[in-house]
Amino acid sequence: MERYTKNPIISRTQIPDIPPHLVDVTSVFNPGAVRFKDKILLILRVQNRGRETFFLMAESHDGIHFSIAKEPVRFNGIENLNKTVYHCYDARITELEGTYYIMFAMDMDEGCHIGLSRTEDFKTFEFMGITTAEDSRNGVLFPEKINGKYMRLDRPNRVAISDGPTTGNAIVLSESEDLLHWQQIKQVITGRFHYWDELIGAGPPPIKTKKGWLQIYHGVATHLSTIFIYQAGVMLLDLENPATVIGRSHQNILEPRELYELTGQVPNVVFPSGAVVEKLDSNGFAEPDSNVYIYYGAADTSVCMASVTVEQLTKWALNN
Ligand code: BMA
Repeated sequence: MERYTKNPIISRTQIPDIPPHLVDVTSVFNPGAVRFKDKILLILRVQNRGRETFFLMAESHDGIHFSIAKEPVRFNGIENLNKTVYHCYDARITELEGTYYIMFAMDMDEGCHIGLSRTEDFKTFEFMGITTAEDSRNGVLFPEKINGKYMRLDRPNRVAISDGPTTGNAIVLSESEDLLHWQQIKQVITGRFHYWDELIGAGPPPIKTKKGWLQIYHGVATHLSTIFIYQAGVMLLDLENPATVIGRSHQNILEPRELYELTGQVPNVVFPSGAVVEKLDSNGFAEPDSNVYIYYGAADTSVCMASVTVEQLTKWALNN
């Protein structure tokens, strides 16, 4: 993928002070991204020096220069959960039936779960509920129903790293009638132990193409738990039956190389979480020669952008 030459596009110094919580913040990373009217919007993950987490909206006309909101995002109704929510983070935004849905990780006493909010205008957000029974992260919603059902990929946390967190090495496809209750259908891919993607998780929401669903994902090389390197890869899933994998990149397609990816709060991390497709046809298919703008977190410290064409992503996914 081609990095924007002036990466990072958003750094901590661009986050306005919003006392009392957001003053001289520590980091901004792992954004959700979407095209909304004539703008590109991001939902930024911002961390303060108390290691508290906030979502902030950012908007741009060119996808590079963003102005950042002066109020954190509020998910109305989340307070009715009556549970301690430590952190909400890593938003993935999907437009579905004219509404914008945001899936995000929620750290709670009962583990990590995938929350769901929705908005029509990116000004008010309604918290809809928790969508997972099992500890899980990296939930992404497909932009349309398939065979009458809503579809989602997520990454259950079933792998315990010695002296580390519980994480996962399988991306799972689930279906739902109401977006809140989900039935697992199939494990779509698993990590490849000893190689670049030992632990995995879905990246931005799937991109619809005539050849299938393009799904960018992150893969972690664990080096036997000594060092974790977060990279990105891509797979192609069957349009009508996304449980079927048509192809999966053999090598990573983006890896930490630049200083802003190699050093920071968590070194050696590229974490793609947003994608904006330049050209869609009237049925919502991404055009093969269209650019895709990938928004990713670098080293859990800043927000970066890289671009690539649909054709190239497809080629990599099929090069397996
Ligand atoms: C993952 C998630 C991401 C983060 C990455 C690297 O497990 O927590 O939010 O970017 O680790 O720290």
